[in-house]
Amino acid sequence: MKDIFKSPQAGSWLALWRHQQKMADVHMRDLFAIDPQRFERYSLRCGELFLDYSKHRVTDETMRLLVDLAQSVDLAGWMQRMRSGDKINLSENRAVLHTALRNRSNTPVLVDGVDVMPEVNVVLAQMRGFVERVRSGEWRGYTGETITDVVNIGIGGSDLGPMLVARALRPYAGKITPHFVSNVDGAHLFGNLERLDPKRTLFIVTSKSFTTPETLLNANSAKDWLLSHLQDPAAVAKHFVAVSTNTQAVSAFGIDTANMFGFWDWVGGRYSLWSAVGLAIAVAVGMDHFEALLQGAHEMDCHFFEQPFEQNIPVILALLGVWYNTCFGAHSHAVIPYDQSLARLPAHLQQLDMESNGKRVTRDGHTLDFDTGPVIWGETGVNCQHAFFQLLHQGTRLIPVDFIAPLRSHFPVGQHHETLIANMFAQAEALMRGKSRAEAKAELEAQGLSGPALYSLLPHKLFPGNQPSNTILLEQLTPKTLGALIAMYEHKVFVQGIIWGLNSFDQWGVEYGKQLAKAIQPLLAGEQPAAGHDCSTAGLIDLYRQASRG
Ligand code: G6Q
Repeated sequence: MKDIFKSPQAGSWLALWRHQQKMADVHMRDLFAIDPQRFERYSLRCGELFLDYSKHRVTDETMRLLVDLAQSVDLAGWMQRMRSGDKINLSENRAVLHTALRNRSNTPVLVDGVDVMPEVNVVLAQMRGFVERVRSGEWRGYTGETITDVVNIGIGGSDLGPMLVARALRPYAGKITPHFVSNVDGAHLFGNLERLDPKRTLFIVTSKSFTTPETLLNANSAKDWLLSHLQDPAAVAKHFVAVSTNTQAVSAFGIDTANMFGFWDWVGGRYSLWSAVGLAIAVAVGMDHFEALLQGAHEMDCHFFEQPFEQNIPVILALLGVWYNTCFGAHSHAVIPYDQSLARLPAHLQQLDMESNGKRVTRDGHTLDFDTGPVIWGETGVNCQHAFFQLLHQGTRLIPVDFIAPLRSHFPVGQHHETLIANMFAQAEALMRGKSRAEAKAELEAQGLSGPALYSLLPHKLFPGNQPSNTILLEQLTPKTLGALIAMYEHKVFVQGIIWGLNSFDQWGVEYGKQLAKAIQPLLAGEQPAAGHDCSTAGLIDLYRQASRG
C-alpha cells in the first residue's frame, strides 16, 4: 500500500482510508433504518437502464470522498483524451476509440488529425449490404442454395462479445442461425459441423490479427470440411468471409478481399463487437437491430461523457468497486444475470475486466504494491442460488454482487418471470439485511425448538448480511438496452484502470499465451527429448507421447 500513500492522490486515499475505518462496522440494515429515502437518493437512470446502488456500505460522505478520488486522478481529463482519440494505450501507441464505432451523432473523431467517422460509416454500409443479401437469400452458396447457418470462427474478443449479443437477442433473430466456434479442441468445430449442411453454411473468420493459431487452425479445418463436400476451390469464396485488419493474411487464406470487413488498430479485441466483428450478430438479427445496439451504447457513452460524476452510472459503479477492492480488500466481484439469455455475460465481463485491469504495473512501468482488478465470476440466477450462494450468505468473504434483470420478458411466460424477479429481489435484500440472532432464535422457537436443541442449531441459522450489491434493471432486454449495458461495463472498467494507474487497453499476458504452445507442440509429435523444459513439463510431454503411440 506504500504506493498509494506516496502517490499524488495520497490525500484523497488517506481520507478514504480513515473513513473506511469508521465504516468497517456499520451495517447496511442500520443505514436503511435511519434513511427511508435511501433508494431514491442512491439510484440513477440512463434511458431504459436503471441502477439501484442503495445496498452498499456507503453514506453521502463515502460517495463524496470517492468522487474526490476520481477528481484527484484527473478522470475527466482521461475521459476526454479517450473520447478525442489521444493515444492513451501507451504500450501499443494506439488510440482507444470503440466509442467512435457507435458514434451515431457522427461528430468527427480525429486520430492523427484524420476523422475516422467516414471509414466507420463505410464499413457499416458494407455490412448492411452484405447482411441484407444474405438474409434476403440473394447471396447463395456455391450450389445455389440460400444460407441457413452462419459460423463465426474467432476467439477471445473475436468471439465472446458477438456470442453474448447473438444469444441475448435471440427473440430478434430471423431464419439464419448463428454458431460460434472458438476452442482449438476439435470437438468444438466438428461438434458444430456435424449438424450443418455445407451447401447452406457461411463461415465468418473473425480475427483482428489473422495470425491467431487457434482461429487459423479452425478456419483451415472448416475449409477442408467444405471442400470435402463441395469438391471445388471456387466454393470457398461463396462460403467464407473475413473480418480482420490484416488484408494480406486474409488473401493468403483464400478469402476474396472483396468479402473482407475491416476495422482498425484503435479497436481492442474485447471492445470490438461494435465493429465488423459483430457481423454474425448483424446476420442473425438484421442490420437495423445491430444499429439499435450501437445506439444504446452511444446513449450510454453520452451519459458517461456528459453527466457529473455523482450522477454518472459507470463512474459510480467503478468507485464502488474501488471502495471494496482497495479499501476493504475484496478480491472478487460476482455478476449474476437473472435472464437465461444473458448466460454468457459473466464470461464476456471476465474478459473485459480481467484482461483490461488484471495488471501489476502502472502505465509508466512501475510495479504496484496493492491489488488491482478483481476476479470476475458469475452464473445465471436462479441456478446459482442452488449452488454457490451459500458462500455469499454465510461464507467468510466480502463479495460485491451485480444483480441484472429485465423488468419485462419477451416470452409469454406466465408466472415464470415474476418468480425469477422475486428471487432476485429477495436475494439482494437478504444479502443486505442478513438474519440476526434474535430473528433466527424466534424462528426456531416458532418451530417448537428450545434448550440445547435450539442453541446448537442457532449459529448455523445466522446470516451476517451486509453483503453489498447493485441492482441493474432494463425495461426489457432489447438491442438498445443491451448496448447500453455492455457499454456501461466498458466505461466502469476504464474508470477503475485510471484510478489504479493502469493501461486498461493492452494485453501482454494474452500475447504471451499466443507464443507458449509453439515450442511444445513439435515435441508432442516427435521423439527428441524435451530438453530445456523442467522435469514436470518433460514428464507430461512423455505421458502424452506414450498415450498417442497407443
Ligand atoms: C482482446 C484480446 C484477445 C483477442 C484474441 C483474438 O482484447 O486481444 O482476446 O481478441 O486473442 O485475437 P485476434 O482477433 O487477433 O484473432
